[in-house]
Amino acid sequence: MDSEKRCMGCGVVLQDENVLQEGYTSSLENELCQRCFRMKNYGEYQVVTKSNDEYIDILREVGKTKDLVLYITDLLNLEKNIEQIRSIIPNKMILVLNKIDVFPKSVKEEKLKAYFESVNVHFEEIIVISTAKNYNIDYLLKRIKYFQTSRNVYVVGHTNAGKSSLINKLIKNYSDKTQELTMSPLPSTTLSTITIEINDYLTLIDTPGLVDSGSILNCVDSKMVKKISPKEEIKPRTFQLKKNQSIVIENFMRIDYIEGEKNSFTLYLSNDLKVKRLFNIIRNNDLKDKSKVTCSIKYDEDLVINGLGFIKIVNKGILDIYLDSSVDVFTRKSLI
Ligand SMILES: Nc1nc2c(ncn2[C@@H]2O[C@H](COP(=O)(O)OP(=O)(O)OP(=O)(O)O)[C@@H](O)[C@H]2O)c(=O)[nH]1
Ligand SMILES: [Mg+2]
Repeated sequence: MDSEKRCMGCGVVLQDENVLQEGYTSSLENELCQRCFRMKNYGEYQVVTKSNDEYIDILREVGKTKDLVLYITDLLNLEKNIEQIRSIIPNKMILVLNKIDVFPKSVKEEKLKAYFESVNVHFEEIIVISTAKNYNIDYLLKRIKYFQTSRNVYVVGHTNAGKSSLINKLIKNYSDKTQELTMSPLPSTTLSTITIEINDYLTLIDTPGLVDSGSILNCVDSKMVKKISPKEEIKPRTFQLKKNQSIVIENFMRIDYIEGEKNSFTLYLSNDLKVKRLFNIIRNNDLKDKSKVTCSIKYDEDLVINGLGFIKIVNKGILDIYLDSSVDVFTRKSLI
């Protein structure tokens, strides 16, 4: 298998025989598959759907080594179970909270770290970074050196968390290599493990991310994917809602506040998304053809919409949520 040439961007085995199959390139002389070439040069994205079984096997293999593991997670899109990856990989592990740049500056790092410390899953350390803004990357490298048990350090996490982006940053900052892994706002960009020697002491191994079948990114077009992925600091949008009022996000989500006292809803979503309020849910039927879930909110909780962001809700109440049935919504203790 390893004698076959692999794509430098996503790790897939290159082939020049079938345009419709993974890893196609017009010539085996090329370093990139056609999909990576188009993503890199034209920003043209092509979705690949992958089963998680292969990825879980990769994680199990990582778990058989004694090497240090970096678990990268996207702060805006925290997975429901951070125990899942931990339960497969018993290794020394640093939890890396990425994309702090999109959070409002008022959010304190200590508060975020404390949230994870309360989850009761063991990590050697929790480190907040922004790959995009090169924030805390030097400190992360220092701690990698401190905890590493061999040259190899694995980078794991859910798809889109920024694993490949982080490795590219480490290549750029600390090595003379020119290799660049493919990064994209779509799920399943990296398709296979890719090994990159940063220097004589550090080799990073990128892995494909675990796919959330419940992410909203799986059911909108690539234009909307770009809109949903925030590129700058989020300006939280607060709405004071009374019973029988509603919030509508673009043309994909409606939240009716059907029971409870006057309440405050603060949206942490990309600034590019259009949000409007409806003052009378009975007279307006926008998006009511979507599938409906009724959700009960306790005091000081977040409503998390997988792949989109979250809504901090202050008081308890009951909501009717209209959304594509494949998208996962859940509540958690308020993050901020
Ligand atoms: N705002 C912001 N965006 C980031 C940051 N790091 C990565 N991204 C964006 O997140 C998206 C996913 O990045 P990737 O590096 O492809 O993520 P990945 O974890 O390798 O994803 P898979 O290969 O699909 O598992 C891209 O659109 C990146 O530009 C960050 O620190 N801040
Ligand atoms: Mg990747």
